[in-house]
Formats: sequence, C-alpha cells, structure tokens
Amino acid sequence: MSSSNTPDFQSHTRTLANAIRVLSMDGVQAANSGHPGLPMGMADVATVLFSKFLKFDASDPNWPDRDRFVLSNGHGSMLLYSLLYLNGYPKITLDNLKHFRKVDSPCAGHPEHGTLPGIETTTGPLGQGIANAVGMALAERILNARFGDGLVDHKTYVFAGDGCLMEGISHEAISFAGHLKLNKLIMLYDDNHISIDGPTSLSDSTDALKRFEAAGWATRRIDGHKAQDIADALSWAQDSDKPVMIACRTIIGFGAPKKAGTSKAHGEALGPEEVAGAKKELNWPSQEAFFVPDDILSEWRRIGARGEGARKAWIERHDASDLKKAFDELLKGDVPPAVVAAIMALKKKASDEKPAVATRKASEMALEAINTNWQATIGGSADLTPSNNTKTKELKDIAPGDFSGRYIHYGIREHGMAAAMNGMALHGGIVPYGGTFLVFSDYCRHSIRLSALMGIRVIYVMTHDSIGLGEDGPTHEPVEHLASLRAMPGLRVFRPGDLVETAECWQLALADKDHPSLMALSRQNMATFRTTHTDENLCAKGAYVAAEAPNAKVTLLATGSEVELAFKARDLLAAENIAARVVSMPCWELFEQQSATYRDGVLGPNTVKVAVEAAVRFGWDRYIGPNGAFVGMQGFGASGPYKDVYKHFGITAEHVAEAAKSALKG
Ligand SMILES: Cc1ncc(C[n+]2csc(CCOP(=O)(O)OP(=O)(O)O)c2C)c(N)n1
Repeated sequence: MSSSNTPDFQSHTRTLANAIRVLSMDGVQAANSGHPGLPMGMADVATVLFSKFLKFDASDPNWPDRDRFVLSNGHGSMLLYSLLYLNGYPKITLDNLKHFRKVDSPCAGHPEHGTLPGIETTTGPLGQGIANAVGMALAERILNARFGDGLVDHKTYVFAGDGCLMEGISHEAISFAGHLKLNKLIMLYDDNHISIDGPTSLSDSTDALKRFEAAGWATRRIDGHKAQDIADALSWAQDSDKPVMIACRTIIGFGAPKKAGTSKAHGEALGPEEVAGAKKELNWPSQEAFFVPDDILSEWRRIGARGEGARKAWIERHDASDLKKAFDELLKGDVPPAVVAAIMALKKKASDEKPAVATRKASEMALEAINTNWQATIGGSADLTPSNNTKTKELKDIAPGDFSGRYIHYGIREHGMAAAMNGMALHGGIVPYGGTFLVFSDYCRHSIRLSALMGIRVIYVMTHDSIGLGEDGPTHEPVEHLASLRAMPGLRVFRPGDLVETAECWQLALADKDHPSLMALSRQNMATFRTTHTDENLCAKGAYVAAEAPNAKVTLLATGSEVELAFKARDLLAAENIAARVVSMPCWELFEQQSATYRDGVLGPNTVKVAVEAAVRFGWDRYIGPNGAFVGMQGFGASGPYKDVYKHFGITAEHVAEAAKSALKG
C-alpha cells in the first residue's frame, strides 16, 4: 500500500479528486439543491482511500469480504454517487447523477441503502453512520473469529463530519468501539470547522483527538488536501491495535473561489458563476457540465477494478474451504428447519403444561430454542440483561479483543446499540437482537426508524411493556410507545399474550428478512391461553379469534398482558348471559395486510367492540368503531405493586365487562 512520495502523486490525486468535485458541484447545481461543500472538501481523502487502500471490486459490490465504506455525513451524498459512478459500480449512470434529487433517479438527497449497489447503509441523520460502522466492524470480528482470516478479514471505513461528532450517538458508538478494541474500524473525520450556522466555534470547542484518545482510539491529525499525508495516515492505520480516527483538516467547498471555507458551501448550489470559477481554479479542462475527460474516467475505472485479483483469490479460498457451506448458509440467513422444529416443540410443551410466565421469560425460552439451533443470532442488552432475559445459557460474552462469543454487553447505550445492530444486519451473516425497556425505545427511536426505512432484520426486545412493571413508576412505564411505534411504517410491533404467542412472534420476526421487529414483552406473569397445540402460526395474520362464542354480541380486542383480562371479562359477561368473543391482536401491521374479509370476520361485524390495552387509546378507534369502548390509559402511569396500579387506572376485567354492557346499551 505504499504511495510514491512525489509531486506527481499529489497532482495525480488532485486530478482524480477534481472529477469528484466537478460531478458533485454539477449534480447539486442541476438539482439546485444539495450539499457541494463536503464532497469538494473530502475529495482528496476519498481518492487516496479508494485508489490505494479500500479493498473492493466495483464489479461485485456484494463481495462478502469487501471493505465497508460508510458516509456517515450523508448530506454529502454526491461524494458517494460520484465515487460509485467513477469507479464503475453497476447500475449507476451519468444520467442518474444529472437527475440527482429527482424522483426518477436513484441518487436521492441522502444515500439510501438498496437503491444502488455500493450504498452500504442509509445515512443523513447525523451520527448514525458512525454507529452503523461500529456494528459492521463488530460483525466482521465476530465472523472472523468463526471463519478465520481466509474468509473474513476486512476493514470498515467511515467518513464523519463535525455534525456526526457533535451528535450524542457518536459518544455511545465511539466509547463502545474503543472499549471493544475494534481495530479494523477507521474513521476519517472531515475536520473543516464549518457547519450550517457558520464556524463550529459557535457551538463546540471539544478537542476531538483527545476525546477519541480518552475512549481508546488511536488518532492522528493530517492535512486532508495533501495526498501523501493521507496515504501515510492510512498506511499507519492498517495495523493498529485500536480503532483509528484520522482528523483530516479540509476546506469545505475546496476550489470554489468565493465560497470555499465558508458555510455558504455547505448546503446549497454554488451558483453558475461560482461553479465556473471553481472549474477554472481546479484547472478542469472544460466548463461543460458533468464533463469528465476520458483518460480520467479510465483511470478511475482502473481503480474500480483494482480489487479484482483480491476478490478472485478470496473466491478460490472460499471454494476450497471446509467452512464454505456454513459460511454461505449464514450469509443467506434463512431460518434453519431445526429452529422451526424447536419452536414447535416449545409451543406444544407450553400448550400442554400451561405455565404462567411473563412474556420476557417466554422470550428467553424461545431464544433458548433459537440460539441452540442457529449460530446467526447475536444477542445483547443495554445493561438490562437480567431484566430483558436476552442472554441464553449457551451465549458466551463478547469481550474486548475476543469476539468468539455471541452476547454483547452494550452498556447503557440504547441508541448506539440500535444503530450498531443496523450495522450488523447490513454487514450480513448476523441476525442481531438487543434489549432494553420499552419506555427507552424512544432513546433508540431514530435507529429503529432507519431499520424500518432500510427494511432490515433487526429484532428489538423491549420488556417492561406497560404499567405492569409496577413499582418503578411512570418514568419507566410506557403508555404512548405502542401507538407511536405502530405508526412507524415497516416496523412489526409484536405484543404477544402468552408463551405460545411469544414463540410464534419470534418465529415471525426471524423469518422476515425485510422488516425489523419489536417485541413488547411483559415483566409480570400471565396465564397460557393457547392451550390447544397447533403447528399453525396463529400470530402470522396479526390478529385472530382466541375464543369464539355463538351468537356473540361483544368482541373483546386485546394484546399482550391484557388478553388474560379479556378472557376474564368474557367469563363475567357469560355469567350474565352476554356472549363475548376474544380476539388477540399481537401484531397490527400483519393484521392490516390481511384481506378485508378476514379482518371483518375477526373483528366480528355484528358485535360491539371493546378494546383493552394498558396503553393510550390512540389508533384503537379504527378497530373499535363508533359504538365501541376502550379500556386503557389516559395519561402517565404510577408507582406501586402492579396489581394495584392496574386497579388504580381501572384496567380490570370488571371494568371491561362494564364497558361492554354500556356499549351494548348504546
Ligand atoms: C440528526 C441530524 N440533525 C440535523 C441535521 C441537519 N444537518 C444536515 S448537515 C448539518 C450540519 C453538519 O455539519 P458538518 O458535519 O460540519 O457538515 P459540513 O458543513 O462539513 O458539510 C445539519 C445540522 C441532520 N441531517 N441530522
């Protein structure tokens, strides 16, 4: 990886980098929207990285042992699109660049995973990419521990700006990476001293290097426009025993005659005059928009193909490896039949023995069945392992420098955990799950949103899912969370009501490669109501009739711990000769996907509907209809033994039965 220490190297790098600058400013100019400053500032760093260090082959963007490149400061998306185009990645065209930020182009405002090969993760919400990169680097080490250097030995490079480093999530990600000694993680910090409002001195005076050093990183400061400095720092970073942060002093909008070095270059088109001036300043041979001379494009295309030999050598090693089958299966990520069989056995046992367990405990029992039969799952918790019940017997801890285990102590870093899980899922070969209290899903929220936006398999284990947690009180009692999480497109919110449903919901979450799932699980015990075994996964339709009643006048709708209450209310009503059905609704999102006939049938078209859920009403009206009733929370919870708290808020079987009777009277 040596680079020739000559003026040629500087000017050659500059010429290649100028192609990025030109495409980026032209793309932003054509859209009259976007962020030219960052791509122009980081173009030299990106050029040295791609031309000398990054292990990749543009012709096969999914090669499993490629280095990962994450643009955490995703507003500089034109940097990534220019790189993908120049290196010759599949699919992307010059026309796409010309239509940057238009609905007909995959070159969206911010990089969106899945729209173009080579976009490793969706970025734009600042800081997320750093934590994604931590997850990717961790995934690499975990798989390396199992498969060895021959199959898994790559680095994760992340570009991050001042914004990423100011965001709180960066603290979680950085301290966690330093603790774990993720030495194959290399951050290139765009230290340009500018953000939107002006110079960063307006709002920050952190010594970034000291901050990273304190967290266990190796650091170096360089001039981000000197090719040799960049190459030397990247050479030094290759064999580090710690994660590496290279602060690259750059000039935002480098080359723009009037706007370079100012916040004017950050987030708007430079304007025709400034673009023309920049092309002159950069000695670009043409003023024509999107013009890249053939020789420069060919040189870039050679760079895009420089990893071909390494990739082919990897394919040979892979094909000859005894571990090939196990490796390929893990990467494919299909749920093994043994897991399904173990879940079936657990369901049967639960129906036979009818234990009264909390669903957090039920989740642990499901995880025992899953983890013993599948190496893909990597569990963890944000310092609530004994509460979330996320650690099963066979999972050994992952520790600094020792990645042979399958359990991660994330520390009290909910946001970082969620974003790192996104990174692990994106890396491939891993199905991450991680726990905290449901109330702290808010701390994870933006990363959950990105799991949903990307459509990736991340499983959130969120226990203590209502006032049923009792004594800890309203700071810890979620009330609005189910509603707000159900509002998030693409997220499967599961709230199972007993051990059988919990096992079924886990099965659904594992099998769904295209959506994240969130398990809302109880602290308190609840009875098993699914007492007749069936192999069929009844939760798969999102809601189903748990107890039918001939000539029913009432349908009781419930989720999770309140299904038991609905059953009790049904008995109370039956004693007064009022026939009521019970519908369990563990996953609204799946229910919404069913046919209208199925949904109407389940909801009981000629019945009065009463919903009970220890949470706010928001969202329930669509199922209750105008004549129904809701029993649940109207505000925040309270501290006390959970049965007393339920009584205090009137979430009781008696109250549900009363509500049904009043609704029947109309
Ligand atoms: C979480 C989050 N908050 C706010 C924004 C809006 N935003 C986009 S870029 C930016 C400033 C970033 O500054 P810096 O990282 O220094 O970028 P540069 O000016 O170098 O391009 C802000 C506030 C965002 N994208 N994400």
